[in-house]
Amino acid sequence: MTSLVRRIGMGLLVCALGSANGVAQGWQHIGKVERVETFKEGLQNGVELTAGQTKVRVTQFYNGVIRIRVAPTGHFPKDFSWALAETPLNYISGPVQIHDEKNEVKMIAGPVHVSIAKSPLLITFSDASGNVLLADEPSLPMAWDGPRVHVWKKMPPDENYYGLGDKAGPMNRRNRAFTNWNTDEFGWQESSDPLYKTIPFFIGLRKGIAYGVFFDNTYRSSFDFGKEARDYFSFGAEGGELNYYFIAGPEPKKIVEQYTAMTGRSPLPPLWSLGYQQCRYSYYPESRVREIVKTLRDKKIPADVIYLDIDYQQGYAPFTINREYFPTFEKMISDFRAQGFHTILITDLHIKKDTNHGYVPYDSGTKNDAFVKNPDGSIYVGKVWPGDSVFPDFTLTRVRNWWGGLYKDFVAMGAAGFWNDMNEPSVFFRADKTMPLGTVHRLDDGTTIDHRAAHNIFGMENARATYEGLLKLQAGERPFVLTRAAYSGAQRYAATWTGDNSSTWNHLKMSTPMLMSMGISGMPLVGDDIGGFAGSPTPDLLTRWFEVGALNPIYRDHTAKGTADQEPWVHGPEHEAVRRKYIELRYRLLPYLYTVTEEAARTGIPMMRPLFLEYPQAQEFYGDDRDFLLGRDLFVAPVTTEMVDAEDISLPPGDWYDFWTGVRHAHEEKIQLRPRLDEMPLYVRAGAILPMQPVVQNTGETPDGPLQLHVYPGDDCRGSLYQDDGHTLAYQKGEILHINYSCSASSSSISIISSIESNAFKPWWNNSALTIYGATAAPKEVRIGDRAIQDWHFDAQAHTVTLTVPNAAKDWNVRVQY
Ligand code: MIG
Repeated sequence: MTSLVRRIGMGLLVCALGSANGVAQGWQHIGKVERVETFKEGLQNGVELTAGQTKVRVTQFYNGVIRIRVAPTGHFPKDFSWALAETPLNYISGPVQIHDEKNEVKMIAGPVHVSIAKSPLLITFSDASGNVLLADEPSLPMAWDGPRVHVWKKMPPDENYYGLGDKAGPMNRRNRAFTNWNTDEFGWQESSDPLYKTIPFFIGLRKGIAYGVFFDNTYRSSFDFGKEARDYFSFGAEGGELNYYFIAGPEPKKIVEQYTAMTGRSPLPPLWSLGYQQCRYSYYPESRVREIVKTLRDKKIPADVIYLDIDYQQGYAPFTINREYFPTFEKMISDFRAQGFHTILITDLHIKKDTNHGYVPYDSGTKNDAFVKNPDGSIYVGKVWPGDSVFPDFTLTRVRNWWGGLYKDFVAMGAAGFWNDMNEPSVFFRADKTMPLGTVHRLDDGTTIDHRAAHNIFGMENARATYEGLLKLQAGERPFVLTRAAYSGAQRYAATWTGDNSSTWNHLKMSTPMLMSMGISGMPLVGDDIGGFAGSPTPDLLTRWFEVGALNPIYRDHTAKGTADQEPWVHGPEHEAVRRKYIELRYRLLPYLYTVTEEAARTGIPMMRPLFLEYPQAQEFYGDDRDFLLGRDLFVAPVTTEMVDAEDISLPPGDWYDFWTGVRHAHEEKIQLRPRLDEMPLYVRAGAILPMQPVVQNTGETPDGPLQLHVYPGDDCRGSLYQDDGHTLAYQKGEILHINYSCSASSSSISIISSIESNAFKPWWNNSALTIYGATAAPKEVRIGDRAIQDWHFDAQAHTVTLTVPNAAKDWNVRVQY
C-alpha cells in the first residue's frame, strides 16, 4: 500500500497526457526525476536516474552508442543478452561528461549529446552541433503496464525507417506497424506479419542524416512507425526489459557497422556456398537426385550445391536416412563431391518421439534430459513432420553441445552443409502454430524462462548449436548453416532465406526490398526461393528470377511439393540459355562477389545494398525498392514485371557504364529501356575496378585463364581483390591474398596501380587480363612499369583497350597514353 501511494505521489504522471485516442490506457508513464547519480559498470559509464520507484540508466555502451535501461520497480535484472556477441568488437568507450542542471541532465558521450528532461523524464539524443536526432514524445514518456514496456518517439514528417529484418512490403517502414514473433508463414503475402525472424533494429533516415535503434528484447515486440499517429512512432514488448540502444551515425553505413559490432558479423562462408544451389521439396529417390546433378553437369549449367529436403529421412525423423529411397546414400554424397557438388541436408529440430527403437537422437536426448518441458515438469510433445515430437532445450549450453554432436555421422559421410528449417519453432495443429507460451526453457544458471521469452531466440540457438557443433566436427572447414528463424545476432551462425514465398511477379518484386532489409539488419547472407516456393512460375517469371538471383547473396532455386519442375532447363532451350547466361555471370563475378562477402564478414556492410546505404544524400532513392547495389560498384535494376511498359532507370550519383555494352552514362541521363528477356539492366560505377574470372562449372574447378580486371575510369577509381583457399579457417591466420587497385585518368592517359596488401595465399592465376573501358582512340603507348609493350589491343567498337600483365599477383603499374 505505501509503495503504491509513493508511486502515485512521486513517480507517476497520469497517462491522460495527450492520449486522446486512448492508446495510452493502462500505461504507467515515468514521472519526475528525483535523484541523479553517476553510474559505472564494466566499460559502461553514465547516469542512473530515480523517479519514484523507477530507475533509469543511461550509459555509453560504445563510442557513439548509448544504452537506455529502465527498471520500473527499481530492480534491474541480471545484465544478459542473447543478441550481443560474446566479445563485442570495437569496445571502446570514451569519457563521459555529466552536467546535472536544474531541469535537465546533460550527458556528453563522444559524438552523442543526451539531454534528459527531469519532469517528466524525457530523453533527447542530438549530435555535437545540437541537431536533434531522436527524442521522446513529450506527451508520452516511457511507460509500462504490468509486464509490458513501451517507448514513444517524436516522428518528424520527413523521416524514413528501415530495417526489422524480413518484413514484407516496402523497405521504408513508415506508416505501417509490425509485430515480431517468429512465425511459420507458408505462402506469406505483402501484408503478412509477423514472419520468420525477429530483428528489433531499425535505422531512421532524414535528409542524409541517420541514427539507429536496437531494442534488445526477445519477447513479442511491436514497432509502429506512424500507423497509429501522425507525429510519433513507438516500440515496445509484451514482457522483458525496456532496454534499447541509440546508435549514432550520421552515415547509415556507420550504423550497420556499429550494430554488427555489437551483435556480431557473419563469418566468411565457404566459397562453394556462393555458387548456384539446386533444391526442391523433395528430390527423391536417389536416382532422381543423381539425375538432377548429372543434368546440371551435362547441360553445362554451373552449380555447387544440391539439397536434400525432408523426404530423404525415415519417417521424417531428423538424422535418419530412408534406405529404401537412398540405397547408397554415402556413396551418392561422395560421388557428388567428385563432381564438385556439395550436399546440404535438412535437419529439422523436432526430434521424433520414438521410444525403444534405438533412435539415437530421441534416446540420447532423453538420457541427457535435453528436451523442453511443460510447466508440470513433463516433456513437451508437439506434432510436426515426424508426428509426436520433442524439442531440444537450445537455451542450455549442454543441450546445444549434444545437438551439435548429432551431426557426426553426416559430417563423416561428407555432407557439406545443413539446413535448419521449422525452428520458429513451428508446431502443427495449433492455432498459434508454435508451442504453448507456458512451456519451460532452462538456462545455464539453473533458472528458467517461459516460451514468451524464449520463442524468438529458439531458432537462433538451434542454428548456433548446429554451427558450433560443425566447427568442432569439421576440423578446420567453414560450417555452412541455413536457418529460417532468427533473432538479432543469428548472422554469427547462419545464412538465411525468406521462407515460403510464392511463384508470382509480385513476389519477385518483393524479394529485393526484403533481402536488402535483411542485409542492413545485420544478416548479409540471404536469398529467396528462386522461382517461388508455393505454386509454379510462368517461363518468363522463372527466367527473370534467375536473372536477379544471380546477383543476390545466396542463389538457390527451390519449390514446394507438388509444384511443376523448376530447374533451369524446364521451359525449353531458349529459357535454359538465358538462365545459364546469368548463372555463368554469377560465376564470372565470383572474385568480386567473394571480395564483397569478405568485406561483409569484416565490417558488417552487406553485399546487397539499398541505394541509401551508399548515397544517403540522394533522397530520390529513399523509396527505391526495385534497384540495389551489389557491393559498391554494381548497380542492378532487375526486371520484376511482365513488361507491358518500358522501364525507367535512374542511375545513382556519378557516372555509370552499362555492363553489357560498355557505354558510359551520366547520372542525369534518363534511361528508358524495354529489356529483352535475356537482358537485366546492370551498370558499373565509373571508377570501379571489377575483378572477374573465366566461367567454371563449380567453384572447385580451377578457372582456365587469367584473372580479369575490368577498369571503368571515373572518379574515386579503385577496386580490390580478396582471395583465400575458400573453405578452411586458414584465412583467420592471415593466409590470404588481398590486393588494392586504383586508377587515375586524364584526358590523354590512364594509369592503373596494383598494390599488394597481403600475399600469403597463392591464387589460381598468374596473369591479369586488363580491359580498360572508355577508350576513344588507339593508345600511343602502353607501359607496364617502365617497359613499353606492344601486345595490347584496341577495340574501336567496344571502346576498350585490353592487355595482359604477367605474374600479376604483386605490385605493378600500367600506363596507357592516348
Ligand atoms: O512444412 O521441408 O520453408 O523450404 O521445403 C514445410 C519442407 C517445411 C518449409 C520450408 C521449405 C521446405 C519445407 N518446409
